Amino acid sequence: MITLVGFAASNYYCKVKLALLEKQIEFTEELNWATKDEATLACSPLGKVPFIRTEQGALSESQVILEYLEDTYPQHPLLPAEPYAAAKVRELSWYLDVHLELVARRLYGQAFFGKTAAPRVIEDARPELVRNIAAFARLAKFAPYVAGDRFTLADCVAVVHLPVITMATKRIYGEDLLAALPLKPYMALLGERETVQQVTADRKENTALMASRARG
Ligand SMILES: N[C@@H](CCC(=O)N[C@@H](CS)C(=O)NCC(=O)O)C(=O)O
Repeated sequence: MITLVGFAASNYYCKVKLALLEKQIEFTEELNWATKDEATLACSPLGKVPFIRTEQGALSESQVILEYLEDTYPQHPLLPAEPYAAAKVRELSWYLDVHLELVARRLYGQAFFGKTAAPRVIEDARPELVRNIAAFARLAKFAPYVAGDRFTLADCVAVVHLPVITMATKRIYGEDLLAALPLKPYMALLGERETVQQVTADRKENTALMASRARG
């Protein structure tokens, strides 16, 4: 059986958990706050979460994990069978992870964790985000799902990252840099799914736990 390791407040953890739930794969969860102990590094060499344990060994990197799940468990596919359509879903996932979330992540310390970022970091991230969000908007369909008329792996990515990016940019720039995207109807539609509801509830609970740990 698959074990999903990490903490449920993490958007990357939620992305994998949502795919597991959507594909109806049996799994258990193991809490790990991205610690850098030897046992964790043996499974996830950068000490990042999520990672999974499989019968063959551990696997890190959320997108790699999603691809592995797709290849290993063909039920409830999250990628279209046609190669170009599947590549377009992967392209959207890449833009979300690399061009949107990773850039917005530079803001998270200040936006969510009471840290202060260097003004230059905040300043430089903004034009990059504006440009990358415009690029993502050219690809994203929201018709009604992010890649078109069916729920795909790209929705597992979009539904966890986009709200965090909205929150971070509102807090840091006083403006939602995703405002031009139709996120309200999209999040409402995705919010109807039991899988999304479960991930969101677990995420909230774990975020509260994380906050109480931080307070000591
Ligand atoms: N590229 C990684 C990113 C995972 C990631 O950044 N996870 C965060 C939690 S949301 C983490 O482990 N942070 C701790 C660290 O970077 O040491 C993936 O897709 O799995």
